[in-house]
Amino acid sequence: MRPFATALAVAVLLAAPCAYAPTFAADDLTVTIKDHKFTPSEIRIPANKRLSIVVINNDPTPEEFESLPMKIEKVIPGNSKALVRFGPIAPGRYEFIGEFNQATAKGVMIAE
Ligand SMILES: [Cu+2]
Repeated sequence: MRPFATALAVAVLLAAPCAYAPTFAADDLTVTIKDHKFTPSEIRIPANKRLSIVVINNDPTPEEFESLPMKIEKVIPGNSKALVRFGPIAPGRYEFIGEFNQATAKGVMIAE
């Protein structure tokens, strides 16, 4: 590539991550909120590791993804997604909720 084209390509590469931060990795855990329910509602996770989960909110209203025992608390606006980092978690069962819709938005993570 000519120098100008190379500089332009580098500038585009450097600028790109800023537009989409945070980035989502293919191996991130994923949970989807729809009609104020989580899918899946049971998620198996490896114990004693730093983890991240992509929470996709397909409802038009905001939801707070929350688990007090796992120290997770994150508001996800309607029709958007967020990356939530958590752990390490000791082996066991940990409930999580959508705090804004606790009657229906419930799930459990099983760390093993
Ligand atoms: Cu809360």
